[in-house]
Amino acid sequence: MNVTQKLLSAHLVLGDLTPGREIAIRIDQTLTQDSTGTMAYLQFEAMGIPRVKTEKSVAYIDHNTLQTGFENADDHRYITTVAARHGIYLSKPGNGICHQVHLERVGKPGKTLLGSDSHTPTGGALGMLAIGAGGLDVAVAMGGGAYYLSCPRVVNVRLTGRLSRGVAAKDVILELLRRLSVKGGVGKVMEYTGDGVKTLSIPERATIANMGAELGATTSVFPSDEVTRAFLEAQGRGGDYAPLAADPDAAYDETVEIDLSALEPMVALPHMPDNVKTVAEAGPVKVDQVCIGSCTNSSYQDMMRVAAILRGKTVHPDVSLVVAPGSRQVLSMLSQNGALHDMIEAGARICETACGFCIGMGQSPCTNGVSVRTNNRNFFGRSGTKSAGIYLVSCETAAATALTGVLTDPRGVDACLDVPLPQRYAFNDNLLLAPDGEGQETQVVRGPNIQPFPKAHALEERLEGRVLLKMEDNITTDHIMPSDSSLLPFRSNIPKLSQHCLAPVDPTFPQRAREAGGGFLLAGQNYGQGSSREHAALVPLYLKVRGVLAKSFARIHRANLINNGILPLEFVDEADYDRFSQEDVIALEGVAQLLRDGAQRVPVTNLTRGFTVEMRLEVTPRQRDMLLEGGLIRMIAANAEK
Ligand code: MIC
Ligand code: SF4
Repeated sequence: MNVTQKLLSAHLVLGDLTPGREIAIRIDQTLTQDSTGTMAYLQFEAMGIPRVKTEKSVAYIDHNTLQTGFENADDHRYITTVAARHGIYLSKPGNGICHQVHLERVGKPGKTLLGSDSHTPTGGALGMLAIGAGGLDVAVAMGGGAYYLSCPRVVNVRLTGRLSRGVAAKDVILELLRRLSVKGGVGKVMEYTGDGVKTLSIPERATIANMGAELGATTSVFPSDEVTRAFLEAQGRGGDYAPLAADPDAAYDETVEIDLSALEPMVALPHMPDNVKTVAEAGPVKVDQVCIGSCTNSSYQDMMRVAAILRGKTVHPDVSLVVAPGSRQVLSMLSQNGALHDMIEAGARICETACGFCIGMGQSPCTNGVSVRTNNRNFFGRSGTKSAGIYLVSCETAAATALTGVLTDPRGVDACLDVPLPQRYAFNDNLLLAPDGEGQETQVVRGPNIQPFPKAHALEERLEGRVLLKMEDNITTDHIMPSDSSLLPFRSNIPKLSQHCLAPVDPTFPQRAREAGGGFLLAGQNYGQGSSREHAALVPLYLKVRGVLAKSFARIHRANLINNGILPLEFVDEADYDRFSQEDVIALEGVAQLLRDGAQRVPVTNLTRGFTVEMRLEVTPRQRDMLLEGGLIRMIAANAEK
C-alpha cells in the first residue's frame, strides 16, 4: 500500500478503496478557525451533542483579528465559550495561524484531521491524512460522525535531487501548479515519494502540502520519517512520532517526476495560482508592496531566511514590506534571536501572527498596485483592491524583491540562506487552552451579530426558475462569497452577507436573485474552487438558489451544496452549456421521484428556448437522502426520528 491507502484503510468505516466510490473515514482530530468556526459551532450546537467525541478538537482564532467593530470580538467570545462547554481546545488570537500552530503543537503522524479550512492539508507534512471540508462536515465529525468522501486516486509525486540555494519549497508547488493547473488535483491525493523527500524539512513539506489545495486535490501527504521525528522532538512532542512509509511495491494511479535540483524560482501571476512562470520569464516587474506570511510561508525557517536577506539592508523606497510570522512560537523565537530586529531595522512592518493580508484583513494594495506575496491565492479582488495584481512567490523571492523594488530572482542575494533548524523550538502552550472539567456549566455567549443560519427544505417534485447568472470556468468561493475586512465580520450573519453574494461577478446579482425569488446558477468548470467557506452555499440557499448547472464542481463546494440541499447538476455534454443563457427559465420535472428511484441523470428543460438536456446528478445514497430531506442537518434529524 501507499501512505494514502494505509491512512485511509486504518480509518475506514464504510466502503472499499476503489477510486471514485464513496467511502467514510473516522476522524481523530478536527480544527476550525473563526471565520468558518462560528457557523460550524452553531451547527454543532443544533445537533445537541454535549461533548466532542474526537481525540482532539481545536478552535483557532486567527482570521478575523482586525476588530474594527464589536462583531469579531463577539464571534471570539462565542467560540471561546462554546469550546469550553463542549470539550474543545481553544487557540487564542495571537497564538497564530491554525495550520502553522496545528503543525507545531497538535498534528500527529498516522492520524486523520478534518478542518473547516481548505488548507487543512498542511498537516499532510507530518504524515497525517488532513482534509479540508465545510463547517457542517466538521461539526458532524466533532460529534463522532464519519467523514464521507469519494475515494481519491493517488498521484505519486516523485522528488529527486535537492533544492539549490535560493530555490524553495514554494517553487516545487508552483511548478506543480504550472504543470497540472488549479483543477489538476481534483479527486486525487498528491503523495510525495522519492529521495528528494528527506532533503525537505517539515515546514518545507508543509508549504507544499498546504498549497496542494490550489491544485484542487483532496489532500497531500508526505511519509513520516526521521525528519518528522526530529521536528516533533524539537517541539517537545517526540512521543507523538510514528513512522509511516509506503510499501516498496506500492502502486499509484499516476506519477509525476520533479527533479528538485532543476527547479528555479517561480511566480504565479495575477489572478490564478496556476498562472505560473519562472521569475526570470516574468521579468523585473515594478513592485509596490511585498507581504510575507500566511499559512503557506510563515515558519521559523522561512522567517529566518527572510531576516538573513534583509539583515543590514533597507527596503526599497517605493516598497511597503509587511511581515506576519505564522505563530506566536515563531515570532517569539525571532524576537529572542535578533532576527526580528533585523527585519524592523530593514523597514519591515511587522503584523500580528494571523491570516491578515492573505484574506484581505488589512494591507490592501494601492490602486493598480503590484503586490508580491508569499501566500497561496491571488484570486481577483481577494486583497481588497480590485485593480491590484497579486504575484505569489517564495519567501526568498519576496525578501529579495523588497530590497530591489522589482521582482527579483533570489539566487543572487548576498546572504547565508542555510538556516539551522532549532534543536528545540520555544514552545509554550499557554495560549492553547485545554477545556477543563465537564464544561457543561459554561454559558455560551452570543452577541447580536450572531444570526440563525438558513436551512433548506425537502425537495419538491418540480423546480422552476430563472438562470440568475451565467459564469465562466474556475469561479472561486471568493467570487461567490467575497471576504475582506468589511465582510469577514459578518460570517455569522447570513442575511447581511447575502447582499454581496457573487458581486465580484455581477454586482446586480443579489438584488436580482431576491426579486426573482431565487432560481439557478450556471457555471463552467471547477465551480467553487478555493476556500472551504460553507457560506458560499448557505448564502445562495438564503437567496433561494435551488441548483447550480456547471461543467464541473470543486470537491468541497460540491459537498457544501449538497449538505445544504442545493442540487449540483453537471452537463453530460459540456457543449450544452452554450445553449443556456442568463435569464432563461428552466424546469426540472419529477426530480424528487427520479432521485428516489436512484436516477443519476435528470432532464433539465429550457422553457425559454424549448429544449431538454440530460444532466448528471451523480449522488451517493447518503447524498440523495440529504437532497431529498433538505440538507444534512435535516437528514440527521430525520434519521434520529426513525
Ligand atoms: C481562505 O484562505 O480562503 C480561508 C479564508 O482560509 C478559507 C476559509 C474561509 O473562507 O473562512 C479557506 O481556505 O477555507
Ligand atoms: Fe489564513 Fe490565508 Fe491560510 Fe486561509 S490561506 S488559512 S486566510 S493564511
